Amino acid sequence: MIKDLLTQFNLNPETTTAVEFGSGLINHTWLVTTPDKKYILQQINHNVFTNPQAIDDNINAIDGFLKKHFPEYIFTAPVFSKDNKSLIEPDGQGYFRMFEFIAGSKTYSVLENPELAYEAAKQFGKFTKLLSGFNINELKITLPDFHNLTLRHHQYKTALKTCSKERYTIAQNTIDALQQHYNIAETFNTIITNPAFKKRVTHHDTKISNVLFNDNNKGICVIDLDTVMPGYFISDVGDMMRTYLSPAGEEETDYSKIAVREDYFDAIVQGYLGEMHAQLTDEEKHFFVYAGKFMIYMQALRFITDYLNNDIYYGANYELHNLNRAINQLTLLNILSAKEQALNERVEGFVKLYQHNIYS
Ligand code: GN1
Ligand code: MG
Repeated sequence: MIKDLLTQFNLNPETTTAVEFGSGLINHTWLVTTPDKKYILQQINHNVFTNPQAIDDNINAIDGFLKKHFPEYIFTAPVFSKDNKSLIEPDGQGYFRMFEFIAGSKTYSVLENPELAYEAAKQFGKFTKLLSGFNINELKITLPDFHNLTLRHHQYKTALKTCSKERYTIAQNTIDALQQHYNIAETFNTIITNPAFKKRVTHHDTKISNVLFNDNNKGICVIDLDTVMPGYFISDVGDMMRTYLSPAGEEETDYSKIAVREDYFDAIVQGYLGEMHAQLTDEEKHFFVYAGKFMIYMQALRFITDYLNNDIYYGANYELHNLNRAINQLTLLNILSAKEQALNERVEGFVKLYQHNIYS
């Protein structure tokens, strides 16, 4: 089947190789190598993204805007097929698209130092900043309510009612502990009606593997634009906090390895603010730590909801997999919450620095 796909994208299958690539939970990805160029081929998970055409339309719209207004910005442009399509659906076998692989670029699956976190935060901030003139209403909603915490909480409550007694009992302690953080959802409800919070072009999946780096470990651009939609900055900053702060990732089951590293926290705030300080409102700037809590809490809810729903969304390699992922996120949330005040003070310091820079 891969051979067919390569042919559709004008590549010669005899001289081209395709090997599985990356570690995403949702889509399937291959690195395609021809004698003179490399590409990324991807199958879109149609169960999750029920409207793949919306993703394709968004990427082409953004590509068009960036080419027109910021032609120097390096962008992983879609490759067009023989039929001049950037999304193909061969004989009902799913939806596929291909991107040019940026020569000399690399990705990290694990952060090796805070400088990489700084570069990544800068790239996600830059992406939103460059697209500040793009009309967000032109973006299609690829995943309705993706980061709607109110809805995620509602789905969790529903799962609590419909799940098996057995799974409920096993998850009981985690369910009780999550209740302590319900105020995060209450704060979210005030954010969505607060005019100081702006919707902007938001990436919604800011893990480190979604940033391309060059040989000198400087950020080139962001990739994986499937979840680019109108959204709040707390989504992007929060998912960086969620995935960069701890030396142990969301799969770790030795929870004693989970920690919040302050140098990585500073790197995220400085990198993001450096690009976005003039875009963010004064009120938004007080919500950096909240952003982390928001995303970690939401991910804990999503994992435990999936555990209660018998792992229908994320899948599971073993029985307790999604519960363990939820406990992992809850552990991180507890640690971050305990440091909240001290970290907020650090943010205030950086915010003042950028204000000073603007006016001096
Ligand atoms: C999914 O597939 P991947 O790893 O990029 C999920 C994210 C979660 C993440 C948790 C569309 O992302 O929201 O944060 O798993 N994406 C979707 O690992 O649900
Ligand atoms: Mg993704």
